[in-house]
Amino acid sequence: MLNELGLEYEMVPINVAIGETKGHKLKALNPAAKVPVMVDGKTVITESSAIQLYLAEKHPKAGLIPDSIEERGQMYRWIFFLVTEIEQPLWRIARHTVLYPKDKRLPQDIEIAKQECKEMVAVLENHMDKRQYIVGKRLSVADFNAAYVMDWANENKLLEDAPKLRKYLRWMYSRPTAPPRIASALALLKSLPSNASGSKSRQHDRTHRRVDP
Ligand SMILES: N[C@@H](CCC(=O)N[C@@H](CS)C(=O)NCC(=O)O)C(=O)O
Repeated sequence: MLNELGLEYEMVPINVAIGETKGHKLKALNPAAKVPVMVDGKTVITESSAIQLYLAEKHPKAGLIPDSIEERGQMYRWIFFLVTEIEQPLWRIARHTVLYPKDKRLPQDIEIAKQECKEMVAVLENHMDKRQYIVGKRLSVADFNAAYVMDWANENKLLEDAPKLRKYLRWMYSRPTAPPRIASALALLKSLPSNASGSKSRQHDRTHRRVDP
C-alpha cells in the first residue's frame, strides 16, 4: 500500500525468524511486540489492516476506500473475513508447523486448520466469479489485504481448488507497485547468515515501517 500510494518511507527490518521482536524497542511502540508497526509523525498504528485503512483514508485521492457506504460495508466485510476466517487458520498452521516449540505443536490441528481454511477460500473463490476486484469495479484496501492472505494460502497449497483466486493473485502481484511475494522474501531470509543479527540487510515480509506522509 505504501508503494501504491507513492509514499516515501523508511523500513526498519526486524527479523521475526530469529526472535528480534523480543526485547526490542518495538515493545514501546507495540505492547504486543509484533510487526508491522507504522510510525507516521506522532501517530503509531499497529495491526496490518488498521495500517492499510489508515493510509487509504489519509490519502483519499488514491480512491482505495469506496465512496458509497454500501461498498465500504462490503470492503470491511471482506477485510474481516480475510483476517478472521482465512488468516487465522493460516496462523494455526504456521504455529503448529514451525512457530511453537516442538513439544507444543499439535499436528492434528494443522489438518483441521487446513480444512477450515480451504472451506473459507472456497467462499472467496465463489465471490470472485466474474470479478476483477474484491469490491465493486476498482481497487480497494480489501484487494491489498486479499493479495497477501492469498499468497500465504498459496504457499500452503490451499488454493489448488481456487483457479480464480490463483489468477487474481498473479494479477495483483504483477502490478508494478506490488511487494515481493512471500516465497521471495523467505528465500532472501534463508540466504542471510544465521548470525546476521544487527545487519542492515535483514528483511522480513512484515516489518516495522516509518512513513513520511
Ligand atoms: N494481528 C497482527 C499480527 C501481527 C503478527 O503476528 N506479526 C508477526 C510477524 S508476521 C510477529 O510479529 N510475530 C512476532 C512474535 O509473535 O513474536 C497484524 O495483522 O498486524
